[in-house]
Amino acid sequence: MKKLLALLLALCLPAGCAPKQLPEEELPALTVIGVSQMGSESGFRVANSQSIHTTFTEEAGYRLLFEDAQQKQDNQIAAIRKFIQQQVECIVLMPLCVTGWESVLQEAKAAGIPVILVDRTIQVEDESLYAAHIGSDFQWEGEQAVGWLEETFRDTEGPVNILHIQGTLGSSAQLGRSAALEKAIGRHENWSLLARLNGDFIQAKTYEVTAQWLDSQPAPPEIHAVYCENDNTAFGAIQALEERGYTCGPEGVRIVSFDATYQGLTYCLEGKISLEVECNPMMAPLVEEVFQLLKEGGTPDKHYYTREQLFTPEDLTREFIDQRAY
Ligand code: GYE
Repeated sequence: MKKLLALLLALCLPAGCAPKQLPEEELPALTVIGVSQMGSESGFRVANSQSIHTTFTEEAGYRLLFEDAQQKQDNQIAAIRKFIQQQVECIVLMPLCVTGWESVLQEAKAAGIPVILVDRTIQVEDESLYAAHIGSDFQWEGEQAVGWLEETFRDTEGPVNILHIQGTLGSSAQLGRSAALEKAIGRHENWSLLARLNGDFIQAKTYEVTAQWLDSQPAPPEIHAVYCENDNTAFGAIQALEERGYTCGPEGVRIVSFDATYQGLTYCLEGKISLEVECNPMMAPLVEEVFQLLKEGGTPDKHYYTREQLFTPEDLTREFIDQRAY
């Protein structure tokens, strides 16, 4: 029996096909990177994590330690402490919210480990607590959305009723996008805020809070626009609205959204979403560049902003959406 097995193995694995194994001491040393991702709340986030996994591979010379914090800052802080103990060469942090990072970042600094912030940013007095931030300018994104609303409702003399669905409260993405809308509401006498709901960037939660709010109104409110702070909140809001007889699109409620994910752009092509403000999650190649620069002793810029664009249904085709990476 043993002989038969050996023969079979020999037949299946001729010498040339056997996987080559270098002796341990000849393996190139891998650079250990610790990534604290905040969670997987949205399509954007899933694409962002994928970008990290496909960039920091063993083939490229990295050992990736990846921790998903499940939307809890405490978990992110614990992950950073673990990375410090493991003496990683660099910490990449997608910070859930803007405050509460000082102590743990001081610990990283004391250990001589550079921290690169990705996507969202933080508020700290001592900017030397992080080496660089790579992400989007959320206030700019908000202003693009508001500019489109101003253009769309320029000739409307009656009220423009807006429902505002916010992302995770206290995150830089929420703060920037909300600030742009709040300023615009202050500028336009006929713009009125119907309600501000917390969707947490999550589809199911947004569906719930929107449905609850709609059902608690004495009569179905007239809604001209819904300002959704990401695609998943847009999907949740659209579902709640459509179930209650609203139409989303140029003849009905104008949905404004951020991210421009595959599904978001598909809704935009169909007309359900009137405006998509892109927010690019594929940031890992730039993270790698900044890390390499740090490794060579260089000083990176403090902020790198990704280039983004706006989409309305007329700008889109199926082919265009299909060839995008997220
Ligand atoms: O828009 C949303 C997400 O921080 C830019 O977080 C990011 C936002 C993004 O979960 O979908």
